[in-house]
Amino acid sequence: MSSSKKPIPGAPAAQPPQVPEQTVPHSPLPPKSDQRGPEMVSPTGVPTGAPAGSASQSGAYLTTAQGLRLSDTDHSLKAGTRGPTLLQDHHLREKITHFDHERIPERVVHARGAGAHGIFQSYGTGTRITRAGFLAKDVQTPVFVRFSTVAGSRGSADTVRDTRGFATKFYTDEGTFDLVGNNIPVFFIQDGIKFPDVVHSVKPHPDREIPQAQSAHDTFWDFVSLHTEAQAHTVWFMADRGIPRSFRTMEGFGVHTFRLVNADDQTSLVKFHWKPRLGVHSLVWEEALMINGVDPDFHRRDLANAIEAGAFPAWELGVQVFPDTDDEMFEGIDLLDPTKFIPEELAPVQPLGLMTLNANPKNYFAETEQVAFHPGHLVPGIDITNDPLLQARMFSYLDTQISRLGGPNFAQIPINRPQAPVNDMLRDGMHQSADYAGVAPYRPNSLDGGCPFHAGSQDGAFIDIPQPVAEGVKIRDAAATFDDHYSQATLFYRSLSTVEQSHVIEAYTFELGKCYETAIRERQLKSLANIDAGLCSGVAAGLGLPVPEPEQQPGNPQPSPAVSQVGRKWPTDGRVIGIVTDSGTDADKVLTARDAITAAGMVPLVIAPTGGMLTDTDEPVQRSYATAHSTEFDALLLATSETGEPVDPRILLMVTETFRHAKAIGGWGSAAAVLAAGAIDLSAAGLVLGEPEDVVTRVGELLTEHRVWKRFSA
Ligand code: HDE
Repeated sequence: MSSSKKPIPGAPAAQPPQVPEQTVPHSPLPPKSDQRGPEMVSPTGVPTGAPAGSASQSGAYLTTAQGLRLSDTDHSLKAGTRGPTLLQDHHLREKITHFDHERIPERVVHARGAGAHGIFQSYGTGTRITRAGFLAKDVQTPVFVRFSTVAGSRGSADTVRDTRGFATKFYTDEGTFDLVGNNIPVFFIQDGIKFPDVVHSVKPHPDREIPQAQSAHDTFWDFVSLHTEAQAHTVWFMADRGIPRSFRTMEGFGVHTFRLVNADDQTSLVKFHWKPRLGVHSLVWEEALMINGVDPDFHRRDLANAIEAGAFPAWELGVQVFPDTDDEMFEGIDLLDPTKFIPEELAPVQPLGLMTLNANPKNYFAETEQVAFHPGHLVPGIDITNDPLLQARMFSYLDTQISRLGGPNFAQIPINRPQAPVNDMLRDGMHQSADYAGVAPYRPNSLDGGCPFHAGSQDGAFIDIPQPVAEGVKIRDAAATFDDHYSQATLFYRSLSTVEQSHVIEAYTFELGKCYETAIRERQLKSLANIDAGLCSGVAAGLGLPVPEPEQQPGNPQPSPAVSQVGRKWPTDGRVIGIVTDSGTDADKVLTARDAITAAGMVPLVIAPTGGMLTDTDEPVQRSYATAHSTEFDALLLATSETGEPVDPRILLMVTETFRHAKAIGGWGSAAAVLAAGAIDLSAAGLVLGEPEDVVTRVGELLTEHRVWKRFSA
């Protein structure tokens, strides 16, 4: 339909579009190589994900949901160009109605997340302790992982101080196994019945709905200081683990103790661990705050970019193994208490296999948002224990998916579809999309020939491990071994390096400083006194409050060096190095440095005064002074020239922040003068001046330790 639009007086003349719309019909674009769905990543050849023919985009023409081709989706059907819209416009109504219902309820916790596909390759070392087929030698299993924050809503920022979720779905041939863990090995509470309490306390205040995605407020500290079993978890996320540098540099923990059974029916108790190949690294608090403003999608972007660039993140799955004794204790620690961890020095983590994330989701909503994890998704060889937190989780996840995903058939959504054959006798319900044959979804039956049949253990059935049930009375109480709320908080704090301890003190000081009620701060200080005198007095000084006496003297536990993030060296793949240039920069040197960074498996970002090309070259720059921010880089190189002008304040800002955040700085040309202009002492640790190749090598070495730790104590 041609329109006879009248020009609006005073309006600027319409500009022709820069890129004309494609007019020749062609098929939808194929997925990019990094956008393969689960159906395409199965290395075992077993089909997964969406079956052929269910593609949501086929054909070149725009259609309605019923496949009717449309000639115009730009104008509603009206009685004349200036008349009212007609009720009969079925296309308008379908389009708007669908749009009105595009949102589903977000997860009540862990609403903000990022996902990726990958492969788990088993070493076969697990066969000693479990009959789980995916842990037999050289088995490859497709996986989908979702990382998340806990407290914030779906649109909240990534780098808030919080625990992170680390949930993995293994699409095994024996059914789907979900390991739904966190990046901290202990939890807030010992009994699932307290979960709504702790979550209500950390969520925004119900009257004004603030603050978003924060624990620094009265209700959270009110709860934690009263329900002191939460102290052990809280000290972990007040430490650097609460602000990870990247999902790729987080450890993961199954938290609970699980019971494994091997082919000879021997059982053992285990705790699951994910060890990142790149090491465990965090942001510093000021960086985290800045990133929340500059790039609230920092972690999500980092994960997707790394995978797209082929720097596939990898974690080794391992277990700590404990004998399955009647008391379910190990070295005096109750294995059923999820607020306790077992130091690795007492029970080393034994590797089981390697997970590599190698494909980004092709559609966030279909995959990352609709994926449904559940600790009750188990496989033969892996069973749960009586940990009262885990027991409650067995109920919660299925229950929440029913309202979140709109009914009981969410296992039919492609991302949730098992790879193993499914014959479940579950029928009908909202969003049923399976086309069931037969007439007898019940057992026993004769009408469908007795199918489906029971499997025995020789057919790979899941057999609940026969466990004696504790004798006793029905009671709402916890075991006496659950009474110790402080010894492991002390153990954790004392295992940290001095600089990490100072971060913990700063974190408590900030968080409690944001509380309005003095009584809450004082009560929490009492708990800190029970953990460590230095921690308590440091925080009290920051709050300007007296140091309370401990209610119980902190013990003297053996520290666990494994929990500290400082003191080891790690691969630097995917680390980002900014190179600051100016109009007089020696381009050859910049290109030499850039190539050396790339050759070392790191990512160079060339920063110039404006966008466009690097001076006197046809090499594009990646950032301008307006878009670059220090928080994007792990290290900075100064390739500036002697211009005779004062140093650009935007360069000074980048350099001083980089220095303050204890990151390596290298350079040549006018680098020394720029550092001096930023009042940086040239003898400070982690400054490298010299020729580009040598500078890149030495900065790369500094990066193996993540930060120039000495600078914090300078
Ligand atoms: Fe969860 N948790 N949780 N949780 N949890 C959920 O399930 C719950 C707990 C964890 O990326 C919910 O699908 C209860 C411990 C992760 O989709 C919900 C209790 C650990 C994720 C739920 C716990 C976790 C969830 C919200 C105490 C670490 C995100 C939406 C008994 C070991 C999974 C959903 C994803 C999500 C309940 C305790 C980890 C409401 C009742 C302990 C990583 O079902």
